[in-house]
Amino acid sequence: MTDIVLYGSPLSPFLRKSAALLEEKGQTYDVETVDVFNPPDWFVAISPLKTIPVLRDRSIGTEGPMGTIPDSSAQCGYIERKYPSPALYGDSAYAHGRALWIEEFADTALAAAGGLGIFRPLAFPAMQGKEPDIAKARETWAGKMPRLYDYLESELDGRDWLAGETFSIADISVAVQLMQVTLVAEVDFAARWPRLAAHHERCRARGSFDAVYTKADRFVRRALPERVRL
Ligand SMILES: N[C@@H](CCC(=O)N[C@@H](CS)C(=O)NCC(=O)O)C(=O)O
Repeated sequence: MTDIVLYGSPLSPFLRKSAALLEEKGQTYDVETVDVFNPPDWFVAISPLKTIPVLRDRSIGTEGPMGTIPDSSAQCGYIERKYPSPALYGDSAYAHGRALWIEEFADTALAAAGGLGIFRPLAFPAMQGKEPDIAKARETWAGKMPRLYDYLESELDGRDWLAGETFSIADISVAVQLMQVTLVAEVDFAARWPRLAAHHERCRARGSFDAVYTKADRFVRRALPERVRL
């Protein structure tokens, strides 16, 4: 049995963040599905903020809160300490600080716009057999996304990765949030944000997101066979 299990859903970009970091470190892990909107009692006991994912390290504890870590940023910090190689938190002290900043930017601003403003209005109604809220997704895409993507585009001027010279948690954090948009929407990043689009391709080519993204895509496609053109 592997040490690490992630409770949640591959539909969560935050679960994909922790999973991708484990993949990058060559670690095996389990994903156990939890419906965050209808969680079992045992999950409520280990997720004080009632969010997914929660990580459990079974070598520390197999039941209750012992061995668990809620919040993907805390999980990733833990994974980095437990499995230090390869180091994925920046190649200098400054790059480390920048990586934490970009992770925060992705987890808050990108997640709010792409997750709440695009993924949810398109995917959630479709999963309940209702019409997707295309107007809301288009409003977010046109109104909120450009400022966020413009910032990342400027950060990628003259470099391949978002923090320092090497791939890091900053790149993972941004890629998993962009995927939340591409899971449900047909969008042309490359026309307006060519550096961000190329960065996304570089991240995807590493293969560390494939396993969980494929599961998420399969799930979304059952409810929303065609991505919505924004
Ligand atoms: N900062 C948290 C955010 C986790 C989060 O918001 N997860 C979403 C799913 S993607 C959730 O559990 N939402 C539950 C809700 O909105 O009630 C992390 O990094 O783990």
